[in-house]
Amino acid sequence: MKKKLIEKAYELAKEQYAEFGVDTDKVLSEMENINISLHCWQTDDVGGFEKAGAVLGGGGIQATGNFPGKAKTIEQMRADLDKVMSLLPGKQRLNLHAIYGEFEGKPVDRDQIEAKHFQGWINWAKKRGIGLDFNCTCFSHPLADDGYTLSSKDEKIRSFWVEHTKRCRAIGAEMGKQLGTPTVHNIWIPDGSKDTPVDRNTLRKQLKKSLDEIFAVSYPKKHLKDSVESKLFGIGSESMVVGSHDFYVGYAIKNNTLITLDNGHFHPTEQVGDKISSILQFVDEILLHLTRGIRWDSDHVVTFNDELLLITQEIVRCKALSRVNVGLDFFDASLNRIGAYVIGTRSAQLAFMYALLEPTATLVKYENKGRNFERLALLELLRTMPFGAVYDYYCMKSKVPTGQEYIDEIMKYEKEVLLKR
Ligand code: RNT
Ligand code: ZN
Repeated sequence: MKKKLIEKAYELAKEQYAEFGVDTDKVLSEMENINISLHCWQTDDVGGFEKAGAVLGGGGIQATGNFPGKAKTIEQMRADLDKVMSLLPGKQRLNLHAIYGEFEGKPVDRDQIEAKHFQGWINWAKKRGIGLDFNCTCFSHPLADDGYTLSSKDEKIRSFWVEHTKRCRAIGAEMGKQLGTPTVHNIWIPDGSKDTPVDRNTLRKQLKKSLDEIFAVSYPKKHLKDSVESKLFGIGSESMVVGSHDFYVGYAIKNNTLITLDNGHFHPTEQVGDKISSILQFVDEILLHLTRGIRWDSDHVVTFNDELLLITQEIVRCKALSRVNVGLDFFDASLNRIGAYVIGTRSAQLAFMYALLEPTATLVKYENKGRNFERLALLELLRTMPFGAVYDYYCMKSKVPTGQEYIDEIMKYEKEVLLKR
């Protein structure tokens, strides 16, 4: 897009928003504080680097599609992530899973991993001036095959996953320490049951016991933030998931951890946006896994939809941007994977920008006076305001492609790099 055109459109947008009492320049500076954590696993369909050709195994999640160009090595993954970040305005973070260490072709089981396996990533992130986030990987492993990990009644299995998760927190703390920005470590386990179980109680007691053991070690908050992620159901855990929302809300409040809200993990009529002002009354911070749930799948590419908007609006309306860690969580193997990141991240940024461009005080004034017509009218008028012009200007100022330019860039990368893999 032409620079002149973007500037002109921005000037007009600025005037239009000013009529509602909104300062677009201020919004642009606030956008700098929204650092979205890119989940590395969209580059390779959650395969990991434990062995060549590793694929996602069970765990209630599935990547479908066979679009060419999947990252097969750490080098390819890093090149892809650099490409993605070069097409995004603002600053990102990188979110790694434990299966993405540099194991140099040697088998290192999950209860043996150490910070040294992630030093290459720490150096990579340091060079780019970005932070890292981390996750234990309690799936794609023979000891996860019977459906239970941290909640297992088999002591050999349970203690293996406790050891793994303890190590992951230690690795996360080391990342945060070296990079000078806290690493959020997220615990998600696939544990659950296909058919109706009888003894749910023991499973949940086991999970609680495991978490207590894992969190017995404490790390400075400036290095590590702990979060726990619930789920309603997964493939093969349709009847019961041990780590349900109620379970983790209770655990997090009692133990002062963060709560991860993955908006693909709830009943389709439940709104994650509605949970934010409830949860923030009781926990210090939350971690978002932004995604798009479609029927049985919780992991489609994020798009600019009403569900996403309510999440960002609620965060902004609660003045809680500094209490929310924003991560993405989707994996779609049926389209250009680099493109998937750029669409999803830009949509999330756009949703935050849309929320920041809201004249919230005016809307609240109407609401408090019971003037529901004016509230609804203003909300509808905001939908056709030129927020895209503000976003284009943000991209231009960040020196990244504006408008549809990123499509050509991605097609070029597809031709020159991805299709040659
Ligand atoms: C699974 C959870 C979890 C995973 C990633 C790979 O349903 O959402 O966050 O998607 O850890
Ligand atoms: Zn998630």
